[in-house]
Amino acid sequence: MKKMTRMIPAGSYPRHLVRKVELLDGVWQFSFFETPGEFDPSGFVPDGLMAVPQAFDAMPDFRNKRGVGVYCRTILVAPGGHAFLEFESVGITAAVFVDGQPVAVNQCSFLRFEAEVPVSDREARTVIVVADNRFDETRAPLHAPNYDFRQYGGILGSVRLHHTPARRLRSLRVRGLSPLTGHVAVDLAIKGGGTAMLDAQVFVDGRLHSEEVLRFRDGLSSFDLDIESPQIWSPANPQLHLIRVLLPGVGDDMQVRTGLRTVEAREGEILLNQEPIRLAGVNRHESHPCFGSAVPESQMLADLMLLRSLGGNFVRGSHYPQSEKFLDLCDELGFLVWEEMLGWQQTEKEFAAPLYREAHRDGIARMISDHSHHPSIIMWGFLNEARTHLPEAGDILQCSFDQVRALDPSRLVTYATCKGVNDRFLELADVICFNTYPGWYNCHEDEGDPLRFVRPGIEKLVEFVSKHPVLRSRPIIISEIGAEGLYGVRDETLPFYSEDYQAAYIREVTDCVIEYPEICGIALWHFADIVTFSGGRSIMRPRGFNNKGLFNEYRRPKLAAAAAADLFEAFLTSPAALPCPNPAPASLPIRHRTELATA
Ligand code: ADA
Repeated sequence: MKKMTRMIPAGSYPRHLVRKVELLDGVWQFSFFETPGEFDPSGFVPDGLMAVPQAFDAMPDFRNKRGVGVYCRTILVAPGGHAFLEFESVGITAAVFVDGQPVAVNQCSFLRFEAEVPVSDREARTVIVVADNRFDETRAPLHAPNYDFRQYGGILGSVRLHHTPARRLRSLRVRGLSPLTGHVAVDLAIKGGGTAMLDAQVFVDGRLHSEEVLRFRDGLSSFDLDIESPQIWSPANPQLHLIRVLLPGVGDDMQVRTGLRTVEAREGEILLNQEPIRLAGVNRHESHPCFGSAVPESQMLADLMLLRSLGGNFVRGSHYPQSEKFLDLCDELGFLVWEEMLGWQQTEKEFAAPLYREAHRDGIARMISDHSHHPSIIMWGFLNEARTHLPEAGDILQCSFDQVRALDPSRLVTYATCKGVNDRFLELADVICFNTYPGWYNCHEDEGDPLRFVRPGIEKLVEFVSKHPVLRSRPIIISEIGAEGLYGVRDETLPFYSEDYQAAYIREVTDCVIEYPEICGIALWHFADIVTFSGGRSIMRPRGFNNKGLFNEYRRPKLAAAAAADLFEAFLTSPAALPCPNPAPASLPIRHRTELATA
């Protein structure tokens, strides 16, 4: 572990040093309407309280209810001053009002958005946020009621009030031009900008690096930056750099913490910093029974420490854009991340729906724009388990691949298919990713040992790729595989839904996947049990949960956790495995690794 020689802030570091930013998390006034008419903010009188962030439909009074949660609070903005509100996540759809005036709407709970505060001569302003957790394919095209995970309502992420000059920095993005030599590009966007020549001071890791005069055209400007003594980011040594731009004449600044690394797929391998790597980990939902999808940073860190204790190095953020807080932790702890746009078994209907296509395109653009500075993200995905065995899927897939590669040529792009050898479009993907559950689904008519289906199910997919004239040069990831195990249900005869069967299933998977060097990654389904289908659909999911977690929903380990630890170790160290810069040994408590890093 290299000595950490620079003071790079940990966790959710400040994005601004000059700009005044207020965190508005806490308890807001609140009312819930199960059958709201057209909401009129002017007549709203709240009758209760709600924590922010929190899923209101995870709270006792509103648990599992669908309707409209209306939040209200006062903010203070200097008379005549400029300000905007930043929302990390509001579900499922959001409408924001300031002093009764509509200022923003948002249609996907997993995407950050902003709401301008209209300039006023009054200081005290009333903010109302309408969080609607009902499904509506017009208002929320990306959210459908049949997804196998609960989609929560409420202000699900932090809210910040930014006090800014009239002209302000809107975004700062760092692109690796030659990351391993520290040569990057910095892309800036300003609001109220148009064409201007602006003085800028550039800081790297807290020290003044250079002074520039930046030409902005249509509010955009870019410049190259050579980071002296570049520290390379890797799972074993997740070194980060802080890039900050100050516009003294404007009176605004912005900074991002990023990492220098490369990722590519070549001849059946995934290369990180030009070295082959193997990925072993889990799919993880942002979900907890007490918080819904408003999982606190403390739980995110606990989850990652649990995954680290199992020896995992990889997380697929299933099935939507991840929280900035979670990605910051993955950057800092050296986890490798697959991030994807919201999607779950989309059909021809969505592929042909203009509202869906536009929302999907907008979502991809915002996910990449907001998260491209995170070195932990090595691959972008979308359209999980869509009906990609049909020709109708071709257009949205081609458009999505083209869009992602145009926005970010530095990462791998893929999608997780459940159509196996019948998938029509795998040639578009940099990595071939299969969701497969042999020995779980489609065994219900069988009397024999269902575990006997695991190996042939995996082998069929590997052989299909290996014999394919185009796909055989692509790395394979088993992007989902697992079985349900109800916490506390023990039975050595291995019945379905016992912890014993789930653990035996993972051990059967282990014995198979370690024999195939073509398989470069595996993400077990999934990290922890989650609240899912309700009503009649829960016939598929005992207690209304997806119970394939290695841990139960309160993060209590099942037998599967130990089996997963054995799988990860075997997969990352097996003879078929290529040398992999694995993090410190799983047995070492996480805190010691930090000490090692700074030793
Ligand atoms: C699919 C889907 C997951 C989950 C899983 C399961 O692979 O992508 O979200 O629903 O099946 O548990 O059946």
